[in-house]
Amino acid sequence: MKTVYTCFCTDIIHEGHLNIINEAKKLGKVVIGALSDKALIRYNKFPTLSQEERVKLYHSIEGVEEVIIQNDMLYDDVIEKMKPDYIIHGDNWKYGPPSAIRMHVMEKVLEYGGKVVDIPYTYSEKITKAEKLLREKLSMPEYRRKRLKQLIDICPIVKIIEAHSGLTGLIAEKTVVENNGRLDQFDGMWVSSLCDSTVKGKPDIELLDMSSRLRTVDDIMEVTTKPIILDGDTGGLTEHFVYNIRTLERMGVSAIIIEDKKGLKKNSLFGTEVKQTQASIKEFCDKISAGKHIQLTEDFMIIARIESLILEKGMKDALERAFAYVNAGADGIMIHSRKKEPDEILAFCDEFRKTDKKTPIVVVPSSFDSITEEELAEHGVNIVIYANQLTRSAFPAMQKTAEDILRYHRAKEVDERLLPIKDIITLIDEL
Ligand code: SPV
Ligand code: MG
Repeated sequence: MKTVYTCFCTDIIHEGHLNIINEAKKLGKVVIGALSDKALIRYNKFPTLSQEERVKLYHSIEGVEEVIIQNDMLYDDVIEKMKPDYIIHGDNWKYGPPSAIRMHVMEKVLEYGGKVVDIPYTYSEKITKAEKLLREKLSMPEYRRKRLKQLIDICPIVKIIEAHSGLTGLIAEKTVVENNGRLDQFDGMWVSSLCDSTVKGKPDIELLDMSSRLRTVDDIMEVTTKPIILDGDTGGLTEHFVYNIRTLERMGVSAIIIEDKKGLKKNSLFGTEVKQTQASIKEFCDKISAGKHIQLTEDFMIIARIESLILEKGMKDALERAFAYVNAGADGIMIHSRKKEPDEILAFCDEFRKTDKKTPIVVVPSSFDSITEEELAEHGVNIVIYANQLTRSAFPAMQKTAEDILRYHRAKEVDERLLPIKDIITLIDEL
């Protein structure tokens, strides 16, 4: 009897899956792999059923003889252990980023004489609707909010990119690249005070009020499912901060990062070129505790951002603050620097990790941009935020286009570098 293996990463069974099982039965004994929570989360397919519930669901399908857990997105663990005679899949994996997985599987099964069987993917309105509904469920607050903590638990480093609109949210949500057989993508979005202010033509001085910031968050939430970290500036008055925590939790935001400055806040990348005042340890700890006290779920994170290195107060001050903020209840620490080299950031992380092995560390490598995610992870960093690169890449492109149209008195000369009209009118799907 031949073994036929197929991997499912779904929370609902529809006619497409049943069709795969029927085709598989014709070839031999059917074994289903339930992709593990860890692999699903890494692949941006957040489960709405637990791993055990999925195994039970797959078991209940007629014709399925065995269900196992598949831990590796690339099938390596299953292929090694089971050497299935056939691996069967819908032929939709021949196209786009998943084709990298198919290629990898083909090479592996060839080594022992196995075979990949692609069967025509079942397209139907009912299936499309069911899959869309499942995806949309993930944008609901109760799923989205907890995703950041889940990611921190399972990823070597969580990658976050700035978004300031529905469109940039979609870029963060959907961009996938193939990298050595792996599919790389961003894990979530940062709603930066700098970029949120800049796209509205305002300086980054806590001028945008909370309603405006929340409008941006909501625009992004409308079209995405990935977790959101809000740049909360100083957090404002503690009396106001606690109300905002409740609002953010209710909306499904996963974390707020607040910085230990007070008075008129300016962007940290000015460093000591402008007057900026750091709050006392006690003042900032009180704000953190008030926020932690008011929050209602286990999922939401309040991350404390330390400005000591930015304000040249020294490493000792930065570390003293870090431990005090964690003691006050902070769920994570963000350490910032505007040095070109990452040395002071790495020194901080190494020293902090000697005492605290688990509080998540967040960094924003805007100035020290030569360091890789892998190197940061080696020093105990859990979250890397690419805080402004989308805005900084869009602005020069738009400015150059405006200048060239003025220069040539027509748009023909800029056309070559623009998104084709056909593509812009179909870029956003209709419901
Ligand atoms: C932001 O993106 O607004 C930040 C990070 O706060 S930084 O601009 O580096 O201060
Ligand atoms: Mg900011």
